[in-house]
Amino acid sequence: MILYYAPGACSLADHIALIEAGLPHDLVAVDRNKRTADGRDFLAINPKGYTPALEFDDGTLLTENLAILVYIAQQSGKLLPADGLVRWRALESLTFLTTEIHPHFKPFFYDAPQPEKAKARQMLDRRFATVAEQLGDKPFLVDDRMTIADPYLFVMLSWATMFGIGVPERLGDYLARMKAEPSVVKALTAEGLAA
Ligand SMILES: N[C@@H](CCC(=O)N[C@@H](CS)C(=O)NCC(=O)O)C(=O)O
Repeated sequence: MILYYAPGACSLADHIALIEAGLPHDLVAVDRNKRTADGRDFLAINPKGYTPALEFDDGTLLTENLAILVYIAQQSGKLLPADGLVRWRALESLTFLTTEIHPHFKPFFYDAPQPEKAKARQMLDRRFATVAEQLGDKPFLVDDRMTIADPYLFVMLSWATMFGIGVPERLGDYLARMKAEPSVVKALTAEGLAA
């Protein structure tokens, strides 16, 4: 299996999940010009042009974070219970993060005009408050064990730090705890992002 990734991008969530799940994988970095580290045209591999993309051993390509993270969980039997409320809450949370939080970071990545950034910041403030409420005093977002929602939340909070977007204290503590998880340390090191 190959994970196409960009350092620190949302593909970092899949990278952490692959390590946490114990699934063997290779990594291929993709740069801003859509070239892979081994010199290929990424658009020829994934016409959508974005990471993450997961290539199976038979060459089949799977895209979209939500699908890839569920695939990793399904293959490993980890990070997502087969049934029960924790499963549905994890999927609910991951959907919220991918569709209601991730898109509001775009103005910061593309250095949009200030009013656009201010609007996005407002949305992010409200949505991170919702996430903080959901987290409560639990060690992980949904349960007392890591689910596929956690690596993704970790990436969203790392971006918040990077762009100076304040988050509730509870989420700051969560970010610090996640940073110390062995799978997170390993993924950050492999992506050249370890402090
Ligand atoms: N809908 C996709 C979005 C993925 C996405 O936005 N990837 C970003 C990195 S976080 C990317 O590759 N952006 C570069 C581009 O769109 O050209 C998913 O959920 O996987």
